[in-house]
Amino acid sequence: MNDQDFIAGLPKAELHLHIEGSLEPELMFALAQRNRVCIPFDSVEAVRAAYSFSNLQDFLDIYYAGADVLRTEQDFHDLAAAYFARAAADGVVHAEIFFDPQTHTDRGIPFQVVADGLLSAMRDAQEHHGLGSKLILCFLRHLDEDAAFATLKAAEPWLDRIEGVGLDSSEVGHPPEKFARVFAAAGDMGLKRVAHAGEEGPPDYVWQALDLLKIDRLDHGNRSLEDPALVRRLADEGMTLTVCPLSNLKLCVVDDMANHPLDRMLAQGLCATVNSDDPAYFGGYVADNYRAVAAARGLDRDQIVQLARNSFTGAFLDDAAKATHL
Ligand code: ES4
Ligand code: ZN
Repeated sequence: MNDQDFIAGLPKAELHLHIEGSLEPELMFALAQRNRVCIPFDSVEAVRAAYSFSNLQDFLDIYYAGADVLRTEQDFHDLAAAYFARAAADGVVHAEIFFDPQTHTDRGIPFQVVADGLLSAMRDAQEHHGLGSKLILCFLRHLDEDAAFATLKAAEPWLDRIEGVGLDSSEVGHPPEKFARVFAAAGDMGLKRVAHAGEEGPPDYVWQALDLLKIDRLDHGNRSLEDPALVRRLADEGMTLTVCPLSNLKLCVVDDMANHPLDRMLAQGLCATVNSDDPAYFGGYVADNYRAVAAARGLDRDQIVQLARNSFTGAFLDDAAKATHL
């Protein structure tokens, strides 16, 4: 069996996926038409040509603009349904998906429209693809603490269907400590906690995410490798890192896939996983991420299997559910 089929055939969990980042240009155009929204592109090819980024902020500017075509519950349903179909074809049997409610509520789209659209697609994914999923509400870190608290309050009627909270958007200048109180409140409500840290931000942001946000999982975490004491702490705690190779390349977190640190993370005892982040913008879904890093770093099949096992170890599933995959 070739690596391509081996990777797609390996059951895996996806733990780092922004559902708004799975908006393919074709669907962006279809929704723009359906909702009579203007977008600043003439064609699908022109949209794809605009996807060249030199850093995280470059990408975020285009990503937030693209999300403007999402208006109705059906739009959010269609967005997530398209992701789940792609993920299922890649061997994903469990997905923990991020959504950014503030990107939508700040445009006048009610929280209910976003949440119910995503949740109905999640139910369909279980039925049609046998793909289980969980929802993680992310706070936008470039906005303030009050806005994060207001979002947590708006989510209250849905908290039985939301697994946890996360922290995303522009990292540098928006340290985890800014959200310590809202993460504490989320923890008191029984929610899991994850945060993007060490993507562009320094190792100190990862320490803050651990000590102040009390995270259960670390999103990206690449720059942790600059601090040996931090690597020891993450390894000792068995902390899962949700690494995103194609994202790292597209956002210039790594200069070349040949230099991606994924196997160094594994060698240093870190529970690293492979994920797609914003697949419509970064050139591939989760199996493409496995293939790209495996080819560039010469990963063997044992390492590939280890990465898939780690995805279940790090998932927010109970031990019985994990045991069916491990
Ligand atoms: C994101 Cl790659 C990345 N980093 C931080 N925030 C994000 N939101 C969507 N994709
Ligand atoms: Zn991300």
